[in-house]
Amino acid sequence: MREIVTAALQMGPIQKAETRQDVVERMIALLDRAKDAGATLAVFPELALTTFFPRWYMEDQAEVDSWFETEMPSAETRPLFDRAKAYGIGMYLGYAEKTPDGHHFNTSVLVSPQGDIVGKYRKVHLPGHSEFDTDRAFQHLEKRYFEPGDLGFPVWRSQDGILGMCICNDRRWPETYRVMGLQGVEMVMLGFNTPAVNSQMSAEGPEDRLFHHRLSVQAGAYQNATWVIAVAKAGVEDGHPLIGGSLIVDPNGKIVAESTTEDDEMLVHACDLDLCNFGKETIFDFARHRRIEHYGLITQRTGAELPPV
Ligand code: CDT
Repeated sequence: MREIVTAALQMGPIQKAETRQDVVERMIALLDRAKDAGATLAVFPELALTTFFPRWYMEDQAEVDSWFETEMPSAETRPLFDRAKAYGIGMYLGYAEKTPDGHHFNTSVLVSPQGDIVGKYRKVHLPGHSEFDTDRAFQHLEKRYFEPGDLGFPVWRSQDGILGMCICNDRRWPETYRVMGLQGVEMVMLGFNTPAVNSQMSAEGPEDRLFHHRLSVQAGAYQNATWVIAVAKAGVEDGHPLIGGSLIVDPNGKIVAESTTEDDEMLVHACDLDLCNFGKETIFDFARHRRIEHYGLITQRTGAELPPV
């Protein structure tokens, strides 16, 4: 048995006016609960330090940059890192990253229980659009503010396991999990901010949104025989609702814990990484069963091209 007692630390809404300091205080309170529950790994949401700012159209780059971190840990996040290290808890933390040479990414880091940043991931699949869209009920401007990630989908050895990261929209793409699955991933951590309605089709509400979320995460877990920890920022941010539905999913694709609120909430589960072994050695033994000679289109073609009529 190789257990990681994992705390999925869902966060309720963060309003535009709230400061990093306010938010970090809430995160430390969640970390205290994780410690009391015996966790050694805490998973926070995507863009955990601020409101989901890509819903706001901005033209002033200085204003855009005010949502980004230029260092991690920063002065504001140092207390969170210090508390996690004192507790011996590793972390997944999502934030907006501005690099020293001026690039902007939607990023997460993996921190070891000793307090070191051992991994970094930059979101590959950026949803939404880059210009103000009058046809949408609200904006989703990730393509405006972020560049696609440039680090691929690495995995890291930490806490006696093989851990990987992705961010929000990445969870809907089977390639995300499979690239990590091909490196033996045993736990995929991901944070998300998912609007509760479709800005382009109001009939698609929270039930459908939660269904597609669970479907994607459970399929990714099952088809790669891996744990998936999916953590929401949830609730109503300045009038804009985000779904909850934080999940801990086992390597059979079964949900073992799910949040019940749209507020700060902890899910905790002792995730035995050895439960991945059976699936990886049988139905999803990639080395025996995959047929890569038939998968070329996956990397040769981006969009669908229809056969001739
Ligand atoms: N943050 C994020 O990636 N959200 C997307 C919204 C999709 S609709 C533009 C998601 O996949 O949940």
